[in-house]
This record gives sequence, C-alpha cells and structure tokens, in this order.
Amino acid sequence: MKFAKALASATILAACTFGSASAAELVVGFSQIGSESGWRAAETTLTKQQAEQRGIDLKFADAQQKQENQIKAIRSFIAQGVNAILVAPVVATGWDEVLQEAKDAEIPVILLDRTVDASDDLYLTAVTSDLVHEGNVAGKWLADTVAGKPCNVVELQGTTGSSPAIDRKKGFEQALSGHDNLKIIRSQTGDFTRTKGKEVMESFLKAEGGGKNICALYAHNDDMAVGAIQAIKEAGLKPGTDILVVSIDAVPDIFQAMAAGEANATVELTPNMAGPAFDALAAYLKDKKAPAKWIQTESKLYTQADDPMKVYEEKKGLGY
Ligand code: GZL
Repeated sequence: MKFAKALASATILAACTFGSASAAELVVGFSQIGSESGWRAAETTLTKQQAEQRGIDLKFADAQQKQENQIKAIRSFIAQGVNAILVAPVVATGWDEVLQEAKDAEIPVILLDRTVDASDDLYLTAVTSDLVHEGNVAGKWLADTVAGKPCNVVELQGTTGSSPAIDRKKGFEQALSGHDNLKIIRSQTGDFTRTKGKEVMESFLKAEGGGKNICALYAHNDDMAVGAIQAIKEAGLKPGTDILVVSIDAVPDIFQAMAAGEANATVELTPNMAGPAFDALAAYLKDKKAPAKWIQTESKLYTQADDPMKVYEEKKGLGY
C-alpha cells in the first residue's frame, strides 16, 4: 500500500513538476504558528511563493500561536488526505500522538524552523538553523565586544517551551561561560513579539536603576529587540551605545536600527525554509529515498560594519 501511494504521489509530482496542466496538483497542508514576528510573516510569504512556483496546492492554517489549533489543522489535513504536511511547531512537546496519526495515514510530515521532542521516525525531516549556534554567535560577539569589561546582560527569551527559546538561551550561555565579566541579571520571555519585548524591557529598566545597571540586551529575535529599543529610548538612554543590542533573525527593520546606531548585531535566519522542504519532499516522493533528518540552514553574523542600509534594501524585497 505504502509504495502504491508514494507512486501515485510521485506520478502527480512528476507531472506537475514538468508542468503538465492536466495533472492534479500535489496537495500540501501547512500548519503555521501565526504572525508573531516579521520573520514569521516572511516565512509564510515565501512558503506560499515556493508552493505556487512548484504547482503545489498549499492548504494554509494559521494557529494564532496555539498548539491546539496546530493539532486540529494537522488532523484536518489528514482527513483531507493531503500528500504531505509542513509544520512549524510552536512548542517542542506534545506532538507524538498527532504525528503518529499522520504516520499511520502514510502522510510525510516536514518540520519548519523549529524542532520537536518526539522520535524522529515521526517526521520525514526538519528544516531549521542550528539554534544553539545562533545563541553562541550572539554571545561570542558580545564577549568580544566588551573585551573583559564588566557587563550586566538582560535577556528577552522567545516563546516559552519553543526550541528556539531553549536552544538560543543554551548557546548564549555557553558563549558566556569563561567570561566572568559578563552576567545575565534578568531573563524573561517576550514571546517573540515587539509589543511584549517593549513591555518586558520597560520592566527590566525600571528594576535596574532606570537602565544604568544594564550594559547589554540579548533578544532571541529582532522583533523583541526593536520593541526593546523603543523602551530604552523612552527611558532617556541611547540603545546601541548606553545599552548594546544583539539579536537574531536579520529582518530588514533591525538593519534600519543598526544604521541609526540603535542596534549592534544580528544573526541571520533565512525565512526560506520551504524551498529545501519542498525539494526534499519531491526527491522522497520520486524515489522513496528518505532525506537526512535535519536539513540545516545557514546562520550569518551582521554588525554595523556591514553597511546596514545596503542590507536593508536587499532584504526588503525578499518576502518581508
Ligand atoms: C526560529 C523561529 C523564530 C524566529 C522568530 O527558528 O522559529 O520564530 O526567530 C519567530 O522571529 O517568531
């Protein structure tokens, strides 16, 4: 049965890959977390573009940041008999049962940009960056920048229980170990959003002498950093000089902040996770050869030295 189903999908795929108008389209369900950040919105835009270019009929479901909505969407995709399912899992736990249901229905699942604490035989592959490495790059940049001077750091964490929040924290702390001059004095989730990032930064500033006790902010994404920059300015301080700002994603707006001297560094995360995912799916449906369980995307450090306005212009068109 398995092979027959795969053969059917491969036939559909082969036809639509070669653009035969008569072939039914490959149907793929996409359970997206929501639109909590500029990066997330770009990932959605690019996934839809990639599907369109490949003649894939994409069934899109926005979970509004709720795992139960993602689980409902995956069950609906299974009931529709889609050929494959993409999931960007909002948190790392609680997926075993629904992923097993997809497996029992012989529908391959591909994880996008976040991982899950489940056996890897429950998904075809995961397309993500090395989230620990991203935190590491950010921490190393800060350690090199302060160069041994005492520096109290505040941290805006991503969504509680999500793999980026867990791993970016881990990588950052690894980079700080051995640098006793660097100390994380406050750490709290800003849920990857600008609004929450601003709110939590306001509370950090209030709690730390109006901010004079804070040397640097590490935010798990640029959107929280942009919100925090607003809070730092409203507290009468200069972000980027009074308080160094390092974050992750490399969305256009952080380059505008860098150009204004209000942010210092960001680690790039590509929003095009769907391209590698659809390529892996096509290969799998064609010859049943399972891809590696992890397709890793690049992480690149950008600082104020990298002509931020030029990068801003380049990125503006890429799905953001
Ligand atoms: C990381 C991704 C994160 C982005 C945020 O892989 O899941 O989710 O860094 C987004 O901008 O909210």
